[in-house]
Amino acid sequence: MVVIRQDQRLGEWVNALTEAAPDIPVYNYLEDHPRNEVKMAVVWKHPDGSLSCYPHLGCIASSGAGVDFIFDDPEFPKGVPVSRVVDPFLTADMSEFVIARIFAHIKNLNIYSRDQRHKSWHPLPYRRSSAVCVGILGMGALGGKLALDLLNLNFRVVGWSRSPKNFRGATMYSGADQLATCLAHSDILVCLLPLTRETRGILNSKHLALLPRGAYLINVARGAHLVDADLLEALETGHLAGASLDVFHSEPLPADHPFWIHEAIQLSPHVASVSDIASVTPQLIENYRRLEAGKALLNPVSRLTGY
Ligand code: NDP
Ligand code: OXD
Repeated sequence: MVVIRQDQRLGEWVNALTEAAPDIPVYNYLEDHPRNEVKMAVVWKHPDGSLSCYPHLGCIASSGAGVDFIFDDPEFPKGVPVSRVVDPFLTADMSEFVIARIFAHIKNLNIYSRDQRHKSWHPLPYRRSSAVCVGILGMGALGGKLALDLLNLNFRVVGWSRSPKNFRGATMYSGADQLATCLAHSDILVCLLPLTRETRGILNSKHLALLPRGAYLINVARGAHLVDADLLEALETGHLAGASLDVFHSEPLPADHPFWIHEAIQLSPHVASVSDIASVTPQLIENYRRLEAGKALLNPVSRLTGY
């Protein structure tokens, strides 16, 4: 197994996998290793082309939920199966993060933080959860858990997925022709879609215009879902009240990007939910063993749909 990632956590992942399965050789891609023997690559934003030098690769495993960065690599070996992470901490952490953003918005906490800097005492009416409808684009592992938690907090929930779905307590929409209705009900819109050919740029002026006036946008999926200029325009005209953004076209967000200093935008550095190494390691090891045994992988990704 080889671990390929360009951040500070490379060693941590190698150590965790080694400790969890001492019988499996786990290599750091930056160190000398027998490329011919590698069967599985555990990756996160690997350098483009770095997967093509393993002739016997049987699985490319994203160490996160998203896989868009794998398909974006022009040299990614097309025939190799791809897997991703589905993990209870990842889903719960995402839900907690989004709920924190939702309450900060409906209780005016973002505005009061700003007011405090100006010593401005300016009480505002707040909203209760039962008065707010949250729209969730993407009702998969993360969106589904968020919907459940929001319903338990008395929010109304509408959800949108690719295939038709029932979700107890939420009103569900599916497919391109039902997106407009879902948007029209969303006082707060949360994007939890995978980034695919179909979803790139989906948060654009046409769709933002379908939200109720004064809506709030939360994008915790991928930066490329959003057309940045369209969001700025929707905020400028007052159609949107604000936005919380965790993901960006280019990360880190460039210092001269207008989002940094926009009063109605709350930013975070792609931290809404981060894979917990100890929790995720067992499913990666399990997939290695399944690969060796010729069994079906856990959490497979469809090349056809891109997620
Ligand atoms: P899933 O694959 O479990 O769910 C994806 C959902 O999106 C499904 O409901 C799917 O519909 C729906 N969907 C996909 N394509 C379309 C489409 N064209 N039209 C309508 N609905 C569509 O993904 P996860 O919930 O695990 O993760 C979602 C994304 O969250 C990840 O891909 C990643 O980009 C992002 N993420 C961000 C993190 C952060 O820290 N900011 C952390 C983790 C993930 P259907 O149910 O019909 O298949
Ligand atoms: C993920 C992410 O996809 O961290 O897991 O964005």
